[in-house]
Amino acid sequence: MSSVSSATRVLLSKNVIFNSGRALSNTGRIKFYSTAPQYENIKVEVVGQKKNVGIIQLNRPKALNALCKPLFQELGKAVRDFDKDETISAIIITGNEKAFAAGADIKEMQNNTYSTNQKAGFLQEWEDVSNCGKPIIAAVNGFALGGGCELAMLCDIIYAGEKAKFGQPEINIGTIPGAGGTQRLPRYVGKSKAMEIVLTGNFIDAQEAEKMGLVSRVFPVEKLLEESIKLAERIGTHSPLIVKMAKQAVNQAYETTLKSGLQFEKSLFYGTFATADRQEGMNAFIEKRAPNFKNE
Ligand code: DAK
Repeated sequence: MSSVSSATRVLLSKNVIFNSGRALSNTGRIKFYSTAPQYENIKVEVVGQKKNVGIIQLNRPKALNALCKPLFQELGKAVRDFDKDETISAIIITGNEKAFAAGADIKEMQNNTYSTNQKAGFLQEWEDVSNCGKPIIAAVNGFALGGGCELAMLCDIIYAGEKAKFGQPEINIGTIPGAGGTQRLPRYVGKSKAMEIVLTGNFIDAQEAEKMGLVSRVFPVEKLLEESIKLAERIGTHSPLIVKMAKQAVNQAYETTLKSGLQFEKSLFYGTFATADRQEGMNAFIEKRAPNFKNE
């Protein structure tokens, strides 16, 4: 990965790296995965001490990672594959130091019409990312604008590098946000700030984004990926089944009234008592040992 720090490169090189259809292990053995897809617009790797963290790096640096349709199709496939892969605990979506993503590809949509958008269901592939059951961390360095900011907001946790810039500049090009900028952003930062961001097209920096609650933490640029991997690994110490239920419960808060959200939460809480991992977690606590979760 071209944008990662040397420290992170060391970290990555100690672990399994998936790329171009093969996996390289730190033992020097090369395992070939005949089914591993070849991607043009993203890079996909598996890292972490337990090799349980999937990283998807958006990789159109010349276009500041503008989210063209092929990129989004690849991203959707990579997310679906990691979601299905039982060895993966959490996913990180990242870009490079200059851009997470500068939005949907303006050149691609320049000559679209209302009817072509409707007929083709323009950019509908975006659903794949929000349908993922596993936690997704957006590790944002550089620009996260328009669809780039919306992609970060589709993720579950946003970590930012200290030079990141967020914004919904669609108003500058005569349109409005189309993938959550008017809906998710107010839920993150409140109406007044969301209106200011959407109606002016102005960018906000990482520190401001953290203050507003859009971003949960800010790190030095070169530490961002390493810290995101640590976060993913921490999540990966828990039962994947229970992590999935916790994610569903938090997401429900954005879809429903407090009363029905609390009901949903209680049902899932009761539901955890139907799992072996809940029993194991509580047994381990009482027996003063680390739990051994089985994802069951
Ligand atoms: N699309 C296509 N190309 C882009 C791009 C974009 N969004 N952003 C940058 N590029 C390209 C530039 O055209 C340039 O290419 P060349 O001219 O070299 O061929 C190259 O990346 C470098 O960009 P700049 O020369 O402009 O670089 P600067 O450092 O000077 O400026 C910038 C960086 C990020 C401030 C600037 O590039 C910029 O303002 N970019 C556009 C940002 C923007 O307006 N984004 C919002 C796009 S609209 C939906 C899902 C998503 C969406 C809608 C619906 N559905 C699910 C229905 C999303 C819509 C959008 O995101």
